[in-house]
Amino acid sequence: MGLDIRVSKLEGILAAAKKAVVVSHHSPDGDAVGSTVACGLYLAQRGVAVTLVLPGAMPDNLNFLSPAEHPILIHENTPEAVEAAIAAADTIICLDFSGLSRTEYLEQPLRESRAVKVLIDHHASQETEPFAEVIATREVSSASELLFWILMRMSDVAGDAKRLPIRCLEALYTGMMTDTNNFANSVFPSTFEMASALIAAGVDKARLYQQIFNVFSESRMRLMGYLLKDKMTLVPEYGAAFMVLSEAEKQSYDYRPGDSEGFVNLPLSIASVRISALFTETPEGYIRVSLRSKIGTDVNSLARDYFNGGGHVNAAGGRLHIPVDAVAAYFLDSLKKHFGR
Ligand SMILES: [Mn+2]
Repeated sequence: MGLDIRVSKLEGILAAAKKAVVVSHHSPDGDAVGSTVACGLYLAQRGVAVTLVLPGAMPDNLNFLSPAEHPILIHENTPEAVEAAIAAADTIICLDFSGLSRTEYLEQPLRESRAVKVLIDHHASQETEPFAEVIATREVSSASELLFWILMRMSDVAGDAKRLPIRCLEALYTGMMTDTNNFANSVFPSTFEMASALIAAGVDKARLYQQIFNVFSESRMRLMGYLLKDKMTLVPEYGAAFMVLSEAEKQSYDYRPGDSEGFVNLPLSIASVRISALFTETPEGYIRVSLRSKIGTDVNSLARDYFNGGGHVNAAGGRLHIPVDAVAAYFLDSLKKHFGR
């Protein structure tokens, strides 16, 4: 394993921790939930009183990860309980985001907290000022993978995954599996090493796959069909495809958080498409932007320059504060400016 990860400072921070909060980003995906749960269960095993927190609702298919003994608190649902836990914490572990703004309404309570804060992330560049320690690299598949390699280096684990609770291992596997789209993107040699170690330690990968990928509603499948048949627009000059999903359309398909997860990848299976974009109107009124690309095309800079976001070369996101019916023209304009034609 060639990853350059140093945990001595983190060991010291955790040795002093008594009350911890573990938190990830808004619109949590499998990596956010997986890394949060795994980190929480590890801290609980160390005897730390831990509270698991997410800023907003998580996809139904990940609910099974929420530990009965440490249920994930959703700030949107129980703001008082979450803010009380943050105020009482001496240690806060932040996972799978590059800056506190990704926690939306939790940003302020997190900034105001005097707890020792640690950031564990795999995105491009991290905010550093609020954190006593930042452990970050882009040379891993996911925050869950990075957390796995950190835990393996902790002295109480000492490289033996079996010393971690099985639910922790399952959560780590889930985060890695979902962030790589089941080993399709951003997979490194270390990712397979991690998968191998987790399976050897008892993770049932087939059961997890079923539990995560084969549990959606009929209406979600119909929404996918509708988007592909009636909403996908190809822009041949730029090898681009895009889909715009409005709030009204979401409601007519009984949309649940996470239902459109993965839809943005689908147009990339067309030979001529090298960039895919999904624009989703949110109840808050802004447009959530998801961008994906094939190898050789960078959507990270596109997300950064035109969509108030960023991420990775082949997978990035952002947001737009424009009306949903202005999105198509804005996207076409951004392609023209960015790819210059
Ligand atoms: Mn991630």
